[in-house]
Amino acid sequence: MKKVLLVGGVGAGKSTFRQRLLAEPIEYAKTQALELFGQVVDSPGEYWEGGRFWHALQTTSCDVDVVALLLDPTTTARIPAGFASCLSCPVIGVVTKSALATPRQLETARARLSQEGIDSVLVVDSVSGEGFESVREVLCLE
Ligand SMILES: Nc1nc2c(ncn2[C@@H]2O[C@H](COP(=O)(O)OP(=O)(O)O)[C@@H](O)[C@H]2O)c(=O)[nH]1
Ligand SMILES: [Mg+2]
Repeated sequence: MKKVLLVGGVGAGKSTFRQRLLAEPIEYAKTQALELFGQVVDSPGEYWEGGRFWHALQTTSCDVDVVALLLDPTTTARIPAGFASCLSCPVIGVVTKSALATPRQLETARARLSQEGIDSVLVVDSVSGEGFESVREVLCLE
């Protein structure tokens, strides 16, 4: 499996996505630091939102095969302009919480990722597991 760094705002669904990906029990746990779980690096949303720890994400991206930007389609949190071009590996978009979003919200989330040059976009619901066949393909998971 490819090594993946999960980034995105607080509550975007990074840790739940990681639990589903690794077939772990889905349970809420606050992410306090960059943490490695097998081939998955989870990160606190504050690293993404505050900007203060941006360098930590950037440095970590040198050590992975792909960065996944997770986006909650039911919110309108900003994506920092041009962030993907600051990273040294490919970036994919993951729209989470598909079961909670309207078709329009899902379309808007895709469009926002596309505006940032992220055209490889997966739409998932980590609680139900919807969309994870494609995740497994993209991340070369058996
Ligand atoms: N229905 C649904 N809820 C989700 C999904 N992803 C995350 N959540 C919920 O959103 C909240 C925040 O998720 P979490 O994974 O901790 O976000 P993080 O801060 O990005 O790690 C939790 O209550 C999750 O149960 C999803 O795909 N579908
Ligand atoms: Mg988390």
